[in-house]
Amino acid sequence: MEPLSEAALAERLASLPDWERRPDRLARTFRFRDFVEAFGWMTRVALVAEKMDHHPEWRNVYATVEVELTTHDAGGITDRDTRLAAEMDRLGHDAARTTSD
Ligand code: H2B
Repeated sequence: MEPLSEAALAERLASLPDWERRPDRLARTFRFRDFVEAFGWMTRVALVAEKMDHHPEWRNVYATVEVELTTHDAGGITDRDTRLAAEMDRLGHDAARTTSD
């Protein structure tokens, strides 16, 4: 698996405005109403991630989830990272009071 080219990545990022691009990863902080909303979202994301065989690096503190997406096998950002980011956004919109940084 190869990292996305800069041009392809720029194109994908246009539809992921809440994500921060770092050299080898995408990052976003999700904030929910409370722990149950946060962990419920994480559970839904986990099922999608497992199905995609692509797994997030994330940290949950009460109602906040800090997410980083990178493809270890490729050493950078791939199609899988942008697809998982889009899924996280989509599932986040269904949750109560999600906000981004
Ligand atoms: N997740 C992420 N984020 N990066 C990977 O390189 C990766 C993964 N590799 N999930 C997968 C699993 C790999 O270990 C299995 C064997 O397909």
